Amino acid sequence: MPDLFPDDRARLPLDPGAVLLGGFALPVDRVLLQLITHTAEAAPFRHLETPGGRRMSVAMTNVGQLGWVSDRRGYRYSPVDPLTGRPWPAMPPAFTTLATEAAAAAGFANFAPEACLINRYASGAKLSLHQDRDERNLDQPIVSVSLGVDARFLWGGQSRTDRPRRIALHHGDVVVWGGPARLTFHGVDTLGESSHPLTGSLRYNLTFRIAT
Ligand SMILES: O=C(O)CCC(=O)C(=O)O
Ligand SMILES: [Mn+2]
Repeated sequence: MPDLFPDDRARLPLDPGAVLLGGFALPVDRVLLQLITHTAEAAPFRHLETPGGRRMSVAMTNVGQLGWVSDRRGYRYSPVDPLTGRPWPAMPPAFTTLATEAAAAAGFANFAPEACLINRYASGAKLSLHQDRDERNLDQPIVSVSLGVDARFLWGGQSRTDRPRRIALHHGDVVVWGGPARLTFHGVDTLGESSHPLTGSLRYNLTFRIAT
């Protein structure tokens, strides 16, 4: 989708504590995608069940000491992949480096993520408006990397009923939110039918967190 002022996307403040770093991950895009493919061989993408019993349209897997999971019992972080019974694959150093550098560029020094949720969106998948609040330490930011097909990020407010802004997320974009923006409601609009040279019809998102 076209941007009105493409030059402003290199650093687009969304709110105090939240910034979009346009194209920040582009230099390592192929490396990231290879590592995602590699991860999925050990910890396959799967559609988790919500506590309410619905199948999530986004497929997920994790790397790191902890992985985000959802089932009838609720949302939580688990050191073990419930699908395989094994620990999640280790966080690749290239992931950690990118997350730490993006956080620093957004003003959050020394971010050392423990968990990386990998989301895979096919056409029609979406992520409803939510807060990332399963982490114990809310002083630490969230770092979110977009790869592949363009999406529309829903960026809301501190209350679920605040009307969200729609912000274009392109391949290589990174969004960081912390401090006063840490609990901002956000989501991803239904992915359209589109194609990207590196991912085909898919969009991937890496979400780095400190969970403990
Ligand atoms: O896919 C995205 O851009 C956002 C993902 C997200 O909010 C999450 O995984 O909690
Ligand atoms: Mn989220």
